[in-house]
Amino acid sequence: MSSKKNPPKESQLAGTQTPDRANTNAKLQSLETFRSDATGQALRTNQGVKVADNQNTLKAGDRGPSLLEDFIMREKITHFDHERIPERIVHARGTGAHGYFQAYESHAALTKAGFLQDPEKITPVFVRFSTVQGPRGSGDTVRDVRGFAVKFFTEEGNFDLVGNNMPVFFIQDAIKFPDFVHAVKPEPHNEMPTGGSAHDTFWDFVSLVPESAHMVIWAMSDRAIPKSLRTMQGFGVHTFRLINAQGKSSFVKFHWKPKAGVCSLLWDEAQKLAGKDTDYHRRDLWEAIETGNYPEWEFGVQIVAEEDEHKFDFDLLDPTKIIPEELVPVTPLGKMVLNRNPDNFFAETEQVAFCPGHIVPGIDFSNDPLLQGRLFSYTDTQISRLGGPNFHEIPINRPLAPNHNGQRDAQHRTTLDKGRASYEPNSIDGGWPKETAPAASEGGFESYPERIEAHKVRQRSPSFADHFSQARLFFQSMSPTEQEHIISAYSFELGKVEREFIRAREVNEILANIDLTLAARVAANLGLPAPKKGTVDVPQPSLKQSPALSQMNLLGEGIKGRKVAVLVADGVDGVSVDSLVKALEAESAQIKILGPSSAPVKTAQGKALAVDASMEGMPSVIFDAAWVPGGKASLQALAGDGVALHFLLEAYKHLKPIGLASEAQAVLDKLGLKADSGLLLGNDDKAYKAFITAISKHRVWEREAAAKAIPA
Ligand code: HDD
Repeated sequence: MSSKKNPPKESQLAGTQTPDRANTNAKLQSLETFRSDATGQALRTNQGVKVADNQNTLKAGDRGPSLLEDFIMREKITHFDHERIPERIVHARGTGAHGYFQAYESHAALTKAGFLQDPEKITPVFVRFSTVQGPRGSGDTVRDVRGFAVKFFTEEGNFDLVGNNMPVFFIQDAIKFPDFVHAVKPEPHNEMPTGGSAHDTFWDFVSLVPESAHMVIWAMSDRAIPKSLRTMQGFGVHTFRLINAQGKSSFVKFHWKPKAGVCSLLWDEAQKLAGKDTDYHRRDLWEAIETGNYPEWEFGVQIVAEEDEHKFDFDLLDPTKIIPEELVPVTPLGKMVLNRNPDNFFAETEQVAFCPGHIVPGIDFSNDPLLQGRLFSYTDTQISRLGGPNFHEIPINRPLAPNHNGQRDAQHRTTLDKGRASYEPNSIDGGWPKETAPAASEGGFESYPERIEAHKVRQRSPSFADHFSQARLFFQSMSPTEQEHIISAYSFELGKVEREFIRAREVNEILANIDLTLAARVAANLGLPAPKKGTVDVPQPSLKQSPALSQMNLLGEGIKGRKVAVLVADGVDGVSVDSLVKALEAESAQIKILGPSSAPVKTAQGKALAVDASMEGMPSVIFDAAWVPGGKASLQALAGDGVALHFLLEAYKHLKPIGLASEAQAVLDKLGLKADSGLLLGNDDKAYKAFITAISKHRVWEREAAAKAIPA
């Protein structure tokens, strides 16, 4: 309620944290000696001179020309003129958070990586979530893949797991990445569209490149419009290796599973949110952390023994393939908790530099040709984005482990290396810094000594040739609702494509090979003939369905962090508001009291009730659920208030649980809505419980047919 209006800062929460949480945060922050706090400090120039007047340029007379000698003004303006750095070529729009990783137990049998050995060890992490296509200021809720990049500050150096919220990728070989990115980015002549793939160049490319079919169907699924960053799965995508102290290597795929479950927006919600709250995802993450509802993910791996590399009907090195979890379940390794917001967006979220090539002993690459190319691209991109090869010295990128070596100079070097010898071997500085033996106890990095015997060729392995069977597996593993959403997404996107031959090629040469019903339904929506058969023979995969792919099977526990709107007007029953809020707060939901305006309302008991916002200021699309408490005058006012009625109707259309006081039947009648498992009437704990259960199911799917008739 009002306590939620101005959520306490993390530091203010210290007293309410469990000692465990407070200790973890204090420990992590004590490692960061570079934060600067200006509290109590004089305003000075960059050279340390105290500034007496920050309001006026030095002039010849108070109406005269400005003087060039004004070093204070010149320094300030010059710095301002150079404030921008190039945004990321892809994944420009992002948001970050600090947190920690903790292993559940020792995983020494699997890897010698230090951060996975000891359940007592807390490893700091910084995570950056992003969209791919749009620029820095683009909307959060566009249909797009989401980046899920994690920097582990381990004692043995930084490990960057630079993944996405989808487990596959559009292309199989890194040399195609610039082509793919040029196709998906806004079109070159008019720089449209911003943040989306619904345009000719994207569909031209993907309809010509069948290896993209699997990833494109993920992008047309609800995974591409996540409800929140807290409800996304993350994937390392490629096959990696984990290596134990005895040198035994296993192939692994990395997974992040959100404790809050996997949930998505509806397309109508996503589009409206892009206008009503461009910052919807970053705000949600920020607020969840500020209010102590720390998002949490389980980190796990699918493990494939070295000798089983070839036992699947797809190639482990092909980044357009998953290993279905039904074939190889995910082994949980530990948890990641995000518990601290950055102090400074630019210094932390913008300057953080992820590189898939940042690994630590116990982890190694596979020969996935997409991964191999990424190992080059990221370091290269940071050099131009962050202005030189010293980007590892920027505070957010600094490893906790020391990093002595003979590399020196270059732009923005901040370390003052002592000693005379920046070469190795040397005898002048006693031979330091020295190499470390690779044995587990010593910790020197050693690449897995894979035996390679091959010709140098520019060829794709025949084992990468099947592009459709897993796209088909994905479609056929979806619930009917999810399938409908996929059909709508293809129809919407292709409907924006101007050239009919591109639409037709996607339908006939891609969709028909995935699933003929999918192709026929999309064709019908585009006014094209339904294809009778596909253009290639698609191999029969060993699985017909993978239930682990359907979000319907991936709901989280409880309603922690879910947002509930409570609609009030003058005359609301303050007692029932209190009891509802208590019931929801006990479940760690986030509650916002919304009134006709931002002014407090007067309860039936004559007290002032502070509201968090007006119903217009926080529209229904922001929320997971809504409640209308009792109070005759309040109900009467809401029943006559178009904004309130639209709020409820829209929440209903978006399949959100709605609870109303028993005496609110008139409001329902006015809206012409009938009660269902998520549209409840009641005033007591039993009703609150049913409401909470409905919220935990995320949406009232049974309502979908009825909701279609409600105007958007
Ligand atoms: Fe990439 C950024 C994820 C393929 C080249 N990529 C970037 C980010 C993520 C990914 C999450 C943003 C990191 C951040 O928040 O700063 N990229 C992926 C995944 C891929 C992938 C999961 C396939 C499995 N990427 C990929 C290829 C190439 C790149 C094949 C080039 C050959 N990616 C880049 C980049 C970026 C980048 C141009 C832009 C900014 C940056 O690196 O730091 O180098």
